[in-house]
Amino acid sequence: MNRHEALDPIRTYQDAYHQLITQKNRPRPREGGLFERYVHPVLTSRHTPPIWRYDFNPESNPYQLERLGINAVFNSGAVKIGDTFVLMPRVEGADRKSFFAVAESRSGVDQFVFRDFPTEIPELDSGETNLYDMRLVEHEDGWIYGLFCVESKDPDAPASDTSAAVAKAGIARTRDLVTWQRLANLQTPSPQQRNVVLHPEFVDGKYAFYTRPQDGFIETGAGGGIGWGLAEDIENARVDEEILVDEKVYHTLKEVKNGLGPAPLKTEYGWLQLAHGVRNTAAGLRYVLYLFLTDLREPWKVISMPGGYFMAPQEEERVGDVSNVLFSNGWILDEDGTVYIYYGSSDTRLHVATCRLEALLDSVLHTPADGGRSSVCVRQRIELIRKNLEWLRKNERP
Ligand code: M1P
Repeated sequence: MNRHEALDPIRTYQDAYHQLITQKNRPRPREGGLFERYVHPVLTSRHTPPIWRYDFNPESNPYQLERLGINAVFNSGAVKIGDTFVLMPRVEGADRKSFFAVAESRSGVDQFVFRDFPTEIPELDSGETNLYDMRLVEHEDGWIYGLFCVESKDPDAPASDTSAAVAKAGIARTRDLVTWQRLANLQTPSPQQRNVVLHPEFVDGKYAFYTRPQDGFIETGAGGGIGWGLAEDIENARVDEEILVDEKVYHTLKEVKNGLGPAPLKTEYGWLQLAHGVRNTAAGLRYVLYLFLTDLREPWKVISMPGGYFMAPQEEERVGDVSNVLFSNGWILDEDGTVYIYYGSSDTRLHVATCRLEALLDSVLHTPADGGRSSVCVRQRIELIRKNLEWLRKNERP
């Protein structure tokens, strides 16, 4: 095999990579008027640069084999810096370890390109096995914060249990998305935390956190729901009292658990919140996205909670490493009122949906609340049908 042939497989991969990162995206036909899905995912494992995976030197890689595989790219933090849409997804290696990396695009819907090097978040200790699900928050104190899950092996698990883990909320901050200063993990009364989000503004002069108290690594147990608490200091953040903002409820989309997505968007009607709700089915857990609104002055108080989901997995989104999952931890409100929602599907790939802020607000303010039981829900629907028939009678052309 000559030197040129030896390089061919890597070149083939490089060509496919360049095609992918220059590919234009386009919206799919709208289904309900609220948001647009797009034809292509914005990031997948194939969007990761070949230099991350292959050893290009034919002397040390004579068979042109992939040395460090990438399994998936999904759940992403998001922020807009100047004219650039910046994503920081969960990149999962073939070895199952997740890490973060910055990908940038000018359009927000396509041509995201990873920087040459993934992000290094300083470790607090070598027990930190896995980091994932970054929430990027531009706080009014001037820093960009990264809130993420830190997973470690459960030190109290019996030797026979090699799966038991402990989840904590990691905090780091940066000014340039290159150099990160690691702060102490958030301390709360709950033994485990995941899906922790920093509120972008001070509340009563304190840092405010949305939390997700949980008893176990997967099961939230008695503490289930989206919580809220204040901390005096961000460098050693400690929430002494956690209250529930949005608890899990029997026979709803958040029957098993829920968790906040990205940091909320400030609007004239209140803080617009995006979260995921999880229920159990015979086929396993199902994760959907839902919206709600909280009070501007008291962001822990829900002022509108529409019934039902905002987005649920469909078509290819339904299948992946953990099927039937939509999960979002990043969105961007652009100056023109467009909201870019970045959502992972089935722990495998990352998509974008776009919508107008005013449409999201209309939806969150005017979608009826969950009726709680079949008889109320059917009456809600009968009421809608009656109104529609009445409207059609009055407005039908003779
Ligand atoms: O596998 C589905 C999701 O599970 C976790 O989320 P939660 O704590 O709400 O169950 C996270 O690991 C998330 O990354 C993942 O998408």
